[in-house]
Amino acid sequence: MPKAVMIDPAEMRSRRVLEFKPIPLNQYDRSITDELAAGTFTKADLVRIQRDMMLIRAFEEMLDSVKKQGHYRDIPYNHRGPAHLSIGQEAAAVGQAYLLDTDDHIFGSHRSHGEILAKCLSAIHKLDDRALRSIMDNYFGGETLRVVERGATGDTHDLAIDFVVYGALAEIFARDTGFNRGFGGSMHAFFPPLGVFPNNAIVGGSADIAVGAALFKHVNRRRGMVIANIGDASAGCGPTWEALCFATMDQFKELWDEAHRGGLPLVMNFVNNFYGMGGQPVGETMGFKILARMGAGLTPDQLHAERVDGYNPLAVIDAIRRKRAIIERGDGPVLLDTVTYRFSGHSPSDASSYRDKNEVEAWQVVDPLVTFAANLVDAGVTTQAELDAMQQRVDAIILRAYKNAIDLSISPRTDQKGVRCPLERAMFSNQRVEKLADGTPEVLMPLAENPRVQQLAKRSRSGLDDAGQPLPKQRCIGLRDALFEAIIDRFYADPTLIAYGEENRDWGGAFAVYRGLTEALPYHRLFNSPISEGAIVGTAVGYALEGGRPLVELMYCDFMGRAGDEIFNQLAKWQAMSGGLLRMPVVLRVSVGSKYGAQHSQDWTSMCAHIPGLKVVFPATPYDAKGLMYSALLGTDPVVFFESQRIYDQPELFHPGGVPTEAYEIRLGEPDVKKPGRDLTILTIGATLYRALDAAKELESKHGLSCEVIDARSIVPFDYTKVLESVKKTRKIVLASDACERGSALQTFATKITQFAFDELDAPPVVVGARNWITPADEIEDAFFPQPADILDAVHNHILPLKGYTPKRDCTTTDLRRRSAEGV
Ligand SMILES: Cc1ncc(C[n+]2csc(CCOP(=O)(O)OP(=O)(O)O)c2C)c(N)n1
Ligand SMILES: [Mg+2]
Repeated sequence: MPKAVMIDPAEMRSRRVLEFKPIPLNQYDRSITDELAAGTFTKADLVRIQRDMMLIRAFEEMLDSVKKQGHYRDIPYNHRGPAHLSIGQEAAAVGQAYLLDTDDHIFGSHRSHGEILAKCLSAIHKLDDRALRSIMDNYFGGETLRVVERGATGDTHDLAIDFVVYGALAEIFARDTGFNRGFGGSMHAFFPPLGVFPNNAIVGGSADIAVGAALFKHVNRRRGMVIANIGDASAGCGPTWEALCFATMDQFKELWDEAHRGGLPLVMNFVNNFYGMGGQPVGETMGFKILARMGAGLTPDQLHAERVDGYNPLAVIDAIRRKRAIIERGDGPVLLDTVTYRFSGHSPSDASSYRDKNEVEAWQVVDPLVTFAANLVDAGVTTQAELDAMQQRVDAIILRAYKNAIDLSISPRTDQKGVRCPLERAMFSNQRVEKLADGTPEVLMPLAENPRVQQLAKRSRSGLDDAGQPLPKQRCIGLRDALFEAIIDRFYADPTLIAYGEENRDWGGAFAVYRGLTEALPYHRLFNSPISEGAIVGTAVGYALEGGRPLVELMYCDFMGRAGDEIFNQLAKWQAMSGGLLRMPVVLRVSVGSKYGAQHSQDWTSMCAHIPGLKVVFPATPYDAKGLMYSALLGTDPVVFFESQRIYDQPELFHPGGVPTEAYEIRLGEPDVKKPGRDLTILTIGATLYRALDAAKELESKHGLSCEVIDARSIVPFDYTKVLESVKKTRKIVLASDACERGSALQTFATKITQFAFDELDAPPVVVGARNWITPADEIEDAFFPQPADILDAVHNHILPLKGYTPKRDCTTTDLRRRSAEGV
């Protein structure tokens, strides 16, 4: 179907000017007395705002003292980890949290202790005793609660305050009883039950994740909004820009069906303290002068951007109230430039030499803790004596938490040295879940009426006829069809499943795997994304962290570089950093190219396999592709699902009867013997399988070597059992894949096989990978990717001389050493 927007040359070429609307800066101008008169706050509300700011300040000052002096209140402690403090930024955090409830979710940065506490305190105030009890009882089996319950004297709300202060601190001190079992630490601590979602030590890392979280709420019609708290210096990060582009796609407001039309419920909040570490965005590293200007470049509504005085909690509350109204009427997302300032250095080791003392002092004069307190007293809301008493209560909370958190007998560290230790178990959630939410999946037609389903019903399920002879490819179910069958089936089962990426909707995916899905699915379940690989993966992370199942696609493996942080630091790490609390059911389809040269044809499976926390599969047959896709889409772990463009139309040649029509799962991690043999094992990853089979044919017919060919199918996890059984029989093994040989997964396989079966081997395992070059043009690609001849050469040179065989290329040890010495 042609696009809805007609690109009219008359309009596009017309002489006009583009006008921008004024961007409000610090417009809030009401006093405490005004607000009391208007009934916006009670006196108790205002005092609570002050208390929350005091509590955050005391918490951060305690950490400052520990880091700089090695003690707090003369009680020594050596905290080895980081502490990026937010002393001075309390009003911005408390003001933001004030109106939020547990359905509103915040994602933050390395400097988010204050935001965590503010959000928790605000939520605690709004929840009743039963709800609080249930949260504390159920969080990691009540382990955190048991610590704070000892000797507790206050009511449930007091207990909950102790709980969050202690939980955050124990996390910072890497204790088992911390919010995330000590696996996250200062920069990554979070507490989902009260709406505090992952804080990110990668600058700008929360931007696209928060967009994905908002996408989840929007698609699945959940309550609440999402706030990304990111620093002013993160405005220069590519992922932040990608996040903003993704969040502002026109389709949300123009193309999605009525029930899902509207902007994402997202506040992109820049916590603008005017510094990176030492770099200064305004005046040095950026050019916007006023950060709020960024909104003007993105949408006609300019993202409703404005600057807010984050040194006045009431101004921030007012802004959140107004922005929430915008979001609730479907006009989000919004951008806030929340002005604040940190008195503390970037980290305790920072001497702040890049800042003029006068500047720090000028901000200290308007310190919100002092000014707001004075205003409260002036307005008759409280008295100095009451504030002093409050300070004492706050200090007592911090001291209690500190004493508990440093005490190893109460707050132990997890033992990570045993077999199946907690961190090992937190790496993957390893669950199987049919559907991640109740409800009926939204689809546009019965599955049986789908044109592609009907078309595939006419194809042969097998690539072989009854006599075992190959059928023409176009008459068979190919690998892309097998993937489609698993995917569409899961779309009819799991209401949270959505798919997106570049060219996903109308092109049916760049390689036609999704052809037929467009007819079946409404826009919000299958859509085109901007060319924002980082945001494609980052939003998937956020969507999954909220409880949904995204299936996202990178058009070419080489583009993974654009999503490096999102794949390697976000997708891979949050399950473990949460202490096993969160799940990451993301399937990331990555197509490995060929024919298109250096930047479109590289196999980066090894890079993914190297990163702990990712499952990595690379099926080479339709049967395996379908079974592995089912497992990936039913699991709860991130799976990087590699597919080779060489074999999208490959029919099934191995599985008897071909590709089953019904659902089935293939366990991730289990290699498959594609051809049995006696004398030599060939282990392959991905599409190299077919070249290895050709090599096996030649080795058998010309050299009498019976070859057993094993398809790894998965790289992580990987069960060596079948390979070791094979090697025990053949005593020889060659490993082949299209990934560059140096540092590859093949090399890891080879080393492990040597280690596990040293006595069974007649020769060391031999690796035949791609050359350590760029991928050359299609016409000369065969010099780069392993060919059958390369496998024979390797066998001849390194395993056993093949009688009468002349190697095609030099692959002697001498040449391998030369190549290594030259880095090629
Ligand atoms: C991608 C990335 N680059 C660099 C760093 C190192 N780093 C940590 S914090 C920081 C400054 C961040 O400034 P901003 O985003 O304004 O947050 P603030 O520290 O002011 O809260 C830098 C450069 C990092 N953590 N991540
Ligand atoms: Mg900053």
